[in-house]
Amino acid sequence: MSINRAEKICWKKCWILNYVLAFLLFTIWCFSMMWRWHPVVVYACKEQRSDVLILSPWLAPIVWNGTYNSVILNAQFHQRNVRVGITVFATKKYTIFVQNFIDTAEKYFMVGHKVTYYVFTDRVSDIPAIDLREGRHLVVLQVPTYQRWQDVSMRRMEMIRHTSQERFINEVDYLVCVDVDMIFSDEIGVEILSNLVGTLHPGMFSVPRESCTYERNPQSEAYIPTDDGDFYYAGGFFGGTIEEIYKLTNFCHNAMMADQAKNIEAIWHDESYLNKYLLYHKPTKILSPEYLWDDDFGRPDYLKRRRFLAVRKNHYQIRNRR
Ligand code: UD2
Repeated sequence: MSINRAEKICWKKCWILNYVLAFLLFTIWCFSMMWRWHPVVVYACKEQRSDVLILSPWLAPIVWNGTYNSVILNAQFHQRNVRVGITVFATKKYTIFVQNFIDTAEKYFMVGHKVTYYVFTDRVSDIPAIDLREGRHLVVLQVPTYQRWQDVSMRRMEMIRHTSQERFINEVDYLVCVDVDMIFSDEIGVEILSNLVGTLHPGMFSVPRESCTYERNPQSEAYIPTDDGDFYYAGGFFGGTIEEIYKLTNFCHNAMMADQAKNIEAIWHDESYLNKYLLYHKPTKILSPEYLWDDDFGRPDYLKRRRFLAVRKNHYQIRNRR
């Protein structure tokens, strides 16, 4: 009789313990679900990157796929009603690239934001009329051209500097300055906007700094010693606020003119001067090679998206014949 009672009490205790355990497990499950659906987690990036550098030593973000959330960024920039200008130069035969450049930009570049294309050309009548989305405009600016392609490329700095004061400052908040022999092949949005922006050159991405093709002539204004340098930036994609772009183009143009007076031309023309400037005026944001890719460099694993692609061209034909 007394054994039965003791057994009963033991069973009772077991049941209570089971209930307590079940309750505890249920509570843990509830907390885990709450955490899972907590806004912080819902809005965080779906993908994280551990295979690439995502922050520079001076704490500038390096923008790769998976490092930002475009829903949050778009809301922020819409709130500021941001206006973005994009400059391209298309002189002589390079006018053939304009149609594809703008057609693909309409599909992928800053979709949903206010955009002005500034096309600098010596052949205004060759620039096609292109249908643009709402809130987007095309401005064609007549400029002189230069016989040598190197001068065409370098003089872009002077013309951007001039136009920064003349019109960009009144018309846009940020400027993106790119090559025209390119196409957009994936989204490029407000994640690229910041005070001063440089883009990692796809060919120099994993090269040690002493092997980067900086200008090594100490007489040149673009000179960078072999024990200096951090990243190597591409001449074909830089950006920033108008004030910062003015300072950058002013430095580059003056440095080129100083070198010209000494009969010096830096190894990679405007790109060499750009690298000198960005070494001593650190960008506030750095774009990964996703933002300027050339398929000649293959398809490495770290490259999850190819957003802006070089168009294959015959350099000799396109540069040297009118
Ligand atoms: C690289 C850089 C470029 C510049 C150049 C300097 C990239 C993707 N490109 O380009 O920015 O620093 O090296 O050596 O990083 N252009 C004309 N008409 C001409 C010639 C050139 O409009 O007759 C313009 C056009 O916008 C073109 C740009 O100048 O995109 C640069 O010339 P390029 O593309 O022939 O030079 P490339 O490919 O060596």
